Amino acid sequence: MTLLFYSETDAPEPWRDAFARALPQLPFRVWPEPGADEAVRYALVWKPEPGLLSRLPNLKAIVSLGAGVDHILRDPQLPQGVPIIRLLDAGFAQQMAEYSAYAVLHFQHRMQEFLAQQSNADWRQLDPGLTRDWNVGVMGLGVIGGHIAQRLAALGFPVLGWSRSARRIDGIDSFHGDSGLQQFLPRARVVVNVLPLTPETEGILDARRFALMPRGAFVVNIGRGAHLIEQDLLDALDAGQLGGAMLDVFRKEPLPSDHPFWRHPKIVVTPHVAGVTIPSEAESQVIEIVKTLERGEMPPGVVDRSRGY
Ligand code: OXD
Repeated sequence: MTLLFYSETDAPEPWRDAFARALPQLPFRVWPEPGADEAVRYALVWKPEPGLLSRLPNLKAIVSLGAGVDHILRDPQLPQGVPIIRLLDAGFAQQMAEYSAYAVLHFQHRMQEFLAQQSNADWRQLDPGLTRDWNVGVMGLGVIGGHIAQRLAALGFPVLGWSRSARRIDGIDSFHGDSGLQQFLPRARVVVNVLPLTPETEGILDARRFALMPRGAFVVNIGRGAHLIEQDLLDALDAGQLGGAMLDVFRKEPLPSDHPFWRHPKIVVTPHVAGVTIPSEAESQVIEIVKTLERGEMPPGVVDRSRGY
């Protein structure tokens, strides 16, 4: 019985140490170390190579190293019937709430313009406006989106939320479904997207939706790159319909060096860091998942494949 670890971006050592402490009887194999595929019971993965999981005939569960599972579900050979488990909140909610607050304050406080002014030694005062006039709309109201919404509200921003199905969060004006989106977008001066990526949400940040937002509104994308139609964003920024964007996730990561987002004056690019998996924060949850599975029970966080999260 073995656990197979696969990630091209997460260092395996802290995970190896954590498993050695908590479950010393469970061999820990880091891909691409050689080993018997028949022995693998658990796969702990981030963006696994397509086809890899289908080569493990005795796999009992696939555990995502992050909150999202689109990186697993995109595998056309994904074994059917093997549960997929995602991390619920291993410190992501706080990190992403901080990133979102930073992004909203960056736009409200005109930081992009001040940075441009500084490069020309240009001393010009610009008005941030009143916080109560900066409605922020959070798209996606799961554990992470709900926390983001509440933290922004605690800063004094009027916060609206949108989700596919109805959700209620204290102090947040919530909307849902297609008709709710039509009411939500015109009220949101900044939209923070934290939706899961599913066939229904792919491309949701497009020209049609940008046109519904107030002129000069801002977009913060910390969901997935494929939520955004990139050319529509560039067009909306260039036409002044949008005032700026802070983007942490991209269709292709790392973002290619010749991509127009890198040099666009109204775009801030960050390299998928809004919510990262920190082993010391996440290891107890992952170990509990494996222990629960070993007892023959299902842990929290099992993905509904038909829903996509
Ligand atoms: C995640 C991510 O899904 O880091 O956790 O994007």
